Amino acid sequence: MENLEDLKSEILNKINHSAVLKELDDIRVSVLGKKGKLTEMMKTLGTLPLEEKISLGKGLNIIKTKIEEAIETQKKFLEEKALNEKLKSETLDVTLPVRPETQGRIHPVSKIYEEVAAIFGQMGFEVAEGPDIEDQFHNFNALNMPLNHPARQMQDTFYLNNNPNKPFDMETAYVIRTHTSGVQIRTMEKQQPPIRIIAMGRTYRSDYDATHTPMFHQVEGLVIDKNITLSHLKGCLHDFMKAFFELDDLPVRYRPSYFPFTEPSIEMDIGCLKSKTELKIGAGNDWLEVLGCGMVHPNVLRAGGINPDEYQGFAFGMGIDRLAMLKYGIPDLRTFFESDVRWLKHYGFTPLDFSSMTDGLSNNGGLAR
Ligand code: 2NM
Repeated sequence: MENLEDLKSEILNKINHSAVLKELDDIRVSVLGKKGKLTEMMKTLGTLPLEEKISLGKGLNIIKTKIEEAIETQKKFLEEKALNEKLKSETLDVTLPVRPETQGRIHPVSKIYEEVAAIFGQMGFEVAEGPDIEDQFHNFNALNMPLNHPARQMQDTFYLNNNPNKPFDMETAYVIRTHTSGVQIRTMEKQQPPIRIIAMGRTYRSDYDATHTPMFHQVEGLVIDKNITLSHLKGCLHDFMKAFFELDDLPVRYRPSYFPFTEPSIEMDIGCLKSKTELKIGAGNDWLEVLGCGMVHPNVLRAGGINPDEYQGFAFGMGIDRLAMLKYGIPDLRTFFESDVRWLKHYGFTPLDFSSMTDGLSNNGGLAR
């Protein structure tokens, strides 16, 4: 029965060339289904004489088995093909960036804020805040700066005329704060020792050149407890400078100074190497002034409602903009506040460079260049 052979190869050919599972199943139904070709032929066996019945039956059974095997093989092949196509279409490139690079940049001053908060935060300091507009008690009097103190003269301080209907009164006028020290006074008023805070923010003085802008940023710190000494101050600020400049070894020296709110008052220098073209921090025979500090004056403690016979402490203050200039090599302070996007693109940081004491403070490679 040669047409049985033809039928077999025709069906197997169709099976092997089927491209999708649905097509294969249609072939199966058309051959082996209730009304399939092979099924119909099997049905005719009963009407045949015995010998033909045996030989055709045998032939049909062999074809049926072959077809079933071919269908099974092709089914496996098509299932695997479908799975591979699905996997391919769902592939993720895990090496792609989290999101497209952002255009915005973090200002160097904001970056220093984060770094300073991360360092003092790990030392157990809390960040305190206060108003930019201050009364003269919190900005001056409480800080042991009486009315005729030189720093209260008109040329430094911005006074606010709070009542335009009355003549300006120099003694009761509000000021925009000349330092953040008012925040420390407000903290002492609210809270008895132990106190361990830093205050960061905008401060204002009437001054303008390459190293002074009328608005600048300060960080000040205050530690008050029983038996706090100058040694605590020195250790704390040396540790801060080493962490901030990311140097294990940083020479420091302290010089006597004067501030009305501290006694004794000192200034801290860090070691550096100055050349015509470069300033290298941490090595060399030159010194750079970085901060002022001292033991809080008893009059200041008293003004904040703290008994100076029971408690004492240290305080310090430094310029954040100046720290940014030193750490990131920015030559002119005035450019900080000109809002030039080219400057920001050059000196700014990408938003994904976090500052942390364990994962890297400045991610210096993260300078967006
Ligand atoms: C400085 C230098 C020395 C200072 C003092 C205080 C306060 F309010 F606690 F008395 N806050 N900050 C201080 C001391 C600030 O800046 C150069």
